[in-house]
Amino acid sequence: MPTVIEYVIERLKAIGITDVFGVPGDYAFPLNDAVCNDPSMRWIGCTNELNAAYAADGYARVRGVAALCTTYGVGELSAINGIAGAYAEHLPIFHLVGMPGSSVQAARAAMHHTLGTGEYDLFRRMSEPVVCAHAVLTPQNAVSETERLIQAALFHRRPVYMAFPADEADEAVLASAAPLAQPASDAAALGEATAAIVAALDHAGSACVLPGVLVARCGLQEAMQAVIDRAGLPFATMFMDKSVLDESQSAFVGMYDGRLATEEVRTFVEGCDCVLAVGTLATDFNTGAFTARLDPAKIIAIGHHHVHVAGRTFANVEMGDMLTALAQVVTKRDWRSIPSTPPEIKSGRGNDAITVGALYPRWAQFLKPGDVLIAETGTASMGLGFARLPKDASFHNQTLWGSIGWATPAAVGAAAAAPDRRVVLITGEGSHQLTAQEIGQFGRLGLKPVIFVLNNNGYLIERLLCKDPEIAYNDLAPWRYTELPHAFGCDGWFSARVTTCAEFDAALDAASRAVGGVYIEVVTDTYAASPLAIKLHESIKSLYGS
Ligand SMILES: Cc1ncc(C[n+]2csc(CCOP(=O)(O)OP(=O)(O)O)c2C)c(N)n1
Ligand SMILES: [Mg+2]
Repeated sequence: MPTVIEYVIERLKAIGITDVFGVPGDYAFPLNDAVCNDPSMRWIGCTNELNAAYAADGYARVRGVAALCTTYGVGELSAINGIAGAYAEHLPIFHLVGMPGSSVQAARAAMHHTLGTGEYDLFRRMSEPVVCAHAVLTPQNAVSETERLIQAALFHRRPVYMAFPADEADEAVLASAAPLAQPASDAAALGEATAAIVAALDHAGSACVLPGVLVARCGLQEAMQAVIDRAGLPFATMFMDKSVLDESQSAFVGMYDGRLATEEVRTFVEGCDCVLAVGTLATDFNTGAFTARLDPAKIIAIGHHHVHVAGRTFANVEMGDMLTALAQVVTKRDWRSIPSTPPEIKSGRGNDAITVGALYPRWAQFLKPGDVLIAETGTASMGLGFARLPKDASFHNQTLWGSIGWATPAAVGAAAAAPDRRVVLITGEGSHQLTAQEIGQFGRLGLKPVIFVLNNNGYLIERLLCKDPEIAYNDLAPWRYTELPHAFGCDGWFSARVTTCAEFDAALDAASRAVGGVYIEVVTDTYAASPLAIKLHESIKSLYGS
């Protein structure tokens, strides 16, 4: 019989996890040892637990699932921000926590990493609101609880918390494995919902699709694409949903973001008789600060586990089943569409400064098919929102949770999950300062990302938002960014600081030819903000009521 932790690791491998991010600790040694001693599992030791959680988040965006391992109290609490982000953004992360042994707990001993009060369920309770399920694993319950937690994580696409008393983690499990049941749709509800959607589309003069982030989280891109191909429907995406489907296809009309979208896309989407929203979330940044004006009567909403159409809600209908059914029966039509917005023309050359018009088109042109783009919260990701991505390139941004510092470790996680794809990290320098030390992992793991650090002399997005843009809290320590890869052990990297268009062009050229990692600091004016960032922040400000 495997031990408790061996059993859990086997099950995690079976669902596609081959790496565990974390920081070791004495209570977690049985877990750390088991990961390192398993030849088909890799331990990726991070510089701190928050970064490890962000790295697991980036890994889950690419692989669908991820694992994080921390020690009791001090470790797990540092990871909570990252776990909460994964909860908000629908990423299943298995958070394994090593805890003091059961006899120590029973004696209520004042052990290190506790508050000294003898309470051993406090930290699990702190995690509870940011996970969809939790368990303390013992030899007796390990099999059933592991299956329950896997089911919960996959059903909700959200993190779960698994604690292991140190003495029991290495004991043999006391039951054998049970097969994992797939959630099933209610066949009658699925049939009725299919008929209702087909009827609604057949009666519509115009229609479009808004494929959402949950389509990607559930790995249903192909099923979604099949509906679009079969129906001939055009689609737009909202900010959090960017790149869920290939943006290089003619069915893509552009980004829809309420009044912050281009006027053509906004009037097209809002003017449709029917809008098929599949796995979308109506958040502030997704709806252009709630300026989206979609008549609820026109929306057909296919959710993760339910469907809403023509005033009726069909429960127990799985998104995957719904898309598969639709792709078989939806009527093909020559739907009205609009041409997608032409790409921005890049401006500036020679000694010209790197303005907004020079910056974003250059980044968009630099991207190539299949790239994984990790874009940090801040003005840079907003500038990239309108870029039309090449075939099979994916865009990742922590749009709802928005914790700065996420992107640098998330890029490590994404690169570890997809070593054959080029990972491009674009981050503001303020955000980068929170977690920059994690770039050392790229060097250690032999990964070769392209990193752009946008240096605009502080927290620009906050300058746009606060009362006095020049106020001291938006300033930063002036780091020598280009020395960081070397300092963090990334050997053989191309590193450059660019302040003019000619320098930028030369660096981009070198980056596309580089054999090692690339790190480019792009220096712009303090107020060089993309138009979307400016518009969005004007709208967000009005939400604050200031
Ligand atoms: C963990 C966390 N702390 C604080 C914030 C508030 N915040 C949002 S954006 C931002 C500044 C980002 O600056 P930078 O990365 O330099 O990007 P810029 O807007 O300058 O392009 C801050 C402090 C946050 N979102 N997350
Ligand atoms: Mg900045």
